[in-house]
Amino acid sequence: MTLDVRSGAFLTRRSIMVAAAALGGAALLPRGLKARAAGDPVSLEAKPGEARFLPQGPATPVWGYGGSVPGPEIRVRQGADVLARLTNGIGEPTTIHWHGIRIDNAMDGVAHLTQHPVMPGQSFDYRFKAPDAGTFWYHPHAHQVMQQDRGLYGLLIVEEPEPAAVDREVSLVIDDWRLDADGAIETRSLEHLFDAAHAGRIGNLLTVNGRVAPELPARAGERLRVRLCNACNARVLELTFEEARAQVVAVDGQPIAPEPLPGDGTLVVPPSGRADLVLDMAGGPGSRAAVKEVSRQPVSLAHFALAEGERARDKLLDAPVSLPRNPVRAPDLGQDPLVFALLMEGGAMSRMAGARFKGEYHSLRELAQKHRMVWAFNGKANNHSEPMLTVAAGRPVVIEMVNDTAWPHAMHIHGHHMLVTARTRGAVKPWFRDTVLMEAREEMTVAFLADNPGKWMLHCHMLEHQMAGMSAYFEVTRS
Ligand SMILES: [Cu+2]
Repeated sequence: MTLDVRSGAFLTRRSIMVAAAALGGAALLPRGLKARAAGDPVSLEAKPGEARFLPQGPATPVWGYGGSVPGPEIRVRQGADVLARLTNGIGEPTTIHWHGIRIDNAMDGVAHLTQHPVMPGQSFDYRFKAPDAGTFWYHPHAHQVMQQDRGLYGLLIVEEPEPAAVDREVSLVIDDWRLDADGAIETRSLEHLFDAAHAGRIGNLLTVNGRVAPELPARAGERLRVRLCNACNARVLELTFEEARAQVVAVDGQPIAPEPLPGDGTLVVPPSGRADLVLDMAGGPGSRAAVKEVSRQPVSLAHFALAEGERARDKLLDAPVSLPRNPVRAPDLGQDPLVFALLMEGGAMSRMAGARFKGEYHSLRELAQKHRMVWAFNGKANNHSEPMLTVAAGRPVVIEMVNDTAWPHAMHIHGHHMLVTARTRGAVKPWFRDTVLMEAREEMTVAFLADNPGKWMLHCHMLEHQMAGMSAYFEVTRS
């Protein structure tokens, strides 16, 4: 479902396809719905619903915005005012976090840090500007391990002033679900410490846009902009694209100099990460091009079905697509940066003896058994009572992260985008990111300009790790 925030009108993909077919372009979707009226809030009611991941399969009870998974795709123009009304129909407190948006702190949606949680039956109006064009998403930041797992998330697309030179856009929101034999979400292990101390909750069913292995219409030679989002609790996606030439043009919503996939042709997207790809469909009319997830046993996630007897063009386009830069300011590390060391510890096979929780020190055993915490940042598990660092607005910040654990982590920053300046594994890329994937035992230095006043989370976006200790905040004070 696509939602035009400017009009509040809902259009299902099906109705758009039908309209496109009536116009004689069966494979063409309109690129962004045109503004009709401004001012109506987007209505996002978090409520129970049913998903049918397979057309003939059992219905899966979920929670979704509007009852659907994913929730509505919200599209706004860069710099436009966004007004969204969250209504809580899920029977427990909730919020919405606008992931990757450099937002006013009061609208960041972190329960107990930037706002009171929205109680059952209540609503809350989010009103903000989206300064950067790109692919973003929204999800709860209250009991996230449960609420996001059950399906509360959707894409927030901020359009560039001039649309990119592609034939069409396709959104792929990828999730993995742990279902029982009846097709219901398996809840016995949800929030269990076993997953929390290991790689997090990994599902047994992968979906794209709420469907198993959907068929996506395309044409030979067509140039697509694919907006990918990893909505999994904890799975690091490793994606391949068959019968297509792929270039990455943006990461976490921020444009990069276009580059092909690395040598093995695999795109790695950590939990909560996004990537924009330009795909040139290289197969002939009538062929199929699979998108696979290969982090474990390879799975066909979706495939592009190229129309019979039809070509968008005879020869693939060669010119790369460059997106305009966003107004993110790079940190000037010559300007007295605040340097902060962050030690990440805990989890299975840990060397951590214990950590503080709510001001008291506990052995690891006691921490796990009494408080359900197994990870710590600088010796503290989920310290939300004071900032781990405080910095005056306008100052660059350097965080030297040491992952002294046997597990990868997807470190996510709120309100800012960061540059990786050094790391002990993998390549250093000059990309602004809101989520960085650290390998086990890796050391990584990130830098950002603290230019957004307020209290901002820094946490692992593997939701079970976040739940069990890997979460903290920092404060940017007005200078
Ligand atoms: Cu983690």
